[in-house]
Amino acid sequence: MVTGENLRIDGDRLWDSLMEMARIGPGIAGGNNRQTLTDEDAEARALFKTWCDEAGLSMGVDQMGTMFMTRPGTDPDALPVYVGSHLDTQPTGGKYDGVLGVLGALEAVRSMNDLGIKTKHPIVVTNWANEEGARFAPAMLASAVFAGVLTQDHAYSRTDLDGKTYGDELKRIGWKGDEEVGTRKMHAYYELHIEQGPILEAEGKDIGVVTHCQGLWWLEFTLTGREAHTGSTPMDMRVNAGLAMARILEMVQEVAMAAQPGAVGGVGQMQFSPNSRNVLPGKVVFTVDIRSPDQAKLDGMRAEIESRAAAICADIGVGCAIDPVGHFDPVTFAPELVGNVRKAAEELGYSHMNLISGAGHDACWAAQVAPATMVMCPCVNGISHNEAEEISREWARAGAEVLFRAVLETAEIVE
Ligand code: HGY
Ligand code: MN
Ligand code: MN
Repeated sequence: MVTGENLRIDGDRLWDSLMEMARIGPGIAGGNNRQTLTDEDAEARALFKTWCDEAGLSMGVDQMGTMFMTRPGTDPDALPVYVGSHLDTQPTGGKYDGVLGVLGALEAVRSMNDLGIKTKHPIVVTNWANEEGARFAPAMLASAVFAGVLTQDHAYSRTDLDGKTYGDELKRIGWKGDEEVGTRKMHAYYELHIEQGPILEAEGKDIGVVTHCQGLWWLEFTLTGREAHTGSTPMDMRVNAGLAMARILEMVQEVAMAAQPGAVGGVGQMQFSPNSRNVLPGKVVFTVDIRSPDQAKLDGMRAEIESRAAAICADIGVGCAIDPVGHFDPVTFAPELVGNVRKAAEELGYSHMNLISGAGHDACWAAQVAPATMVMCPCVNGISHNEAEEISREWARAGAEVLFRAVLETAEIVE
């Protein structure tokens, strides 16, 4: 393990960068609304590029809009160590989800520059496009194309609620790069991220040594009822897609609770059509999000939800179509890299514990094509995907410092 009292990062510089980035795409309650491929995303990308230019990094952008900022290594044949996360946010997102990982990676490079450190392997600081999947489903879209799991054509065709496509919006903001997606090869991948859950804070730990990430299904339901007057239509004449949706949501809760421990299920997005107060909906579209670290539980929940939803809809006479718009199996991260994270935390004297990530991350797709792992820091009350998301300066520093040491271990310092 690389050691040395001087191998520290500049926590104040990191915090200042986080606060400056947070000024782009402000939310209405102290967080951020910097959704992917919006003008605010473009502004954040430009600021990130300025900082990378100042750090002497050279930029590459692929055809999904992911940004790769390279610090050269001493061995031109050595594959790079990639370190990154995402700058896009939820509509009511926090200041740190994804951003800590991108700016923590930049801080690691800035610190290498300060210390005059040379590494055998190049370092590539990465800003993955559209990690959140809030505007264009699914989440982790660009990294999924990078890993060869989804096609670029499929990704380009994804539409937001206004019918705009990913491909058109990427061109509109001027961030469609020329690199073919996925041609880059990685020696390893590290990602620093806030936990987005309550465990580390509750256990009083500074660092999460992330061994796994739970798997996910996003099941998009389209229920077809019959539009009718909410006042003059007798109850026994209704083909009520809204009622079917309500029963399905209740059932999803029941299935997830029955699968405890280690399972979650819920719905975050729903559209009624025509969405008029006195018209029974002709169409209801919503996405069920189910997750578990246990493969059998994950797939069992999906099967049960789909079969029970079909029965609910048949009982009410509503049409039911289900499209699995997002999916990844539970991920096991690379034990050697996980070990580097644990050793770095020990060397630096930070309390730590093993952790399974509840949220999905680009590291999940990076792990399909290279050894990958994550470093996590706590967040206040476990809150995330909420403008109240908060971390301490100390947590940010600890996470970035462990990331710094672990990356150096893999990138190999050259004396
Ligand atoms: O959905 C997720 O887990 C991530 O926040 N995109
Ligand atoms: Mn994230
Ligand atoms: Mn997120």
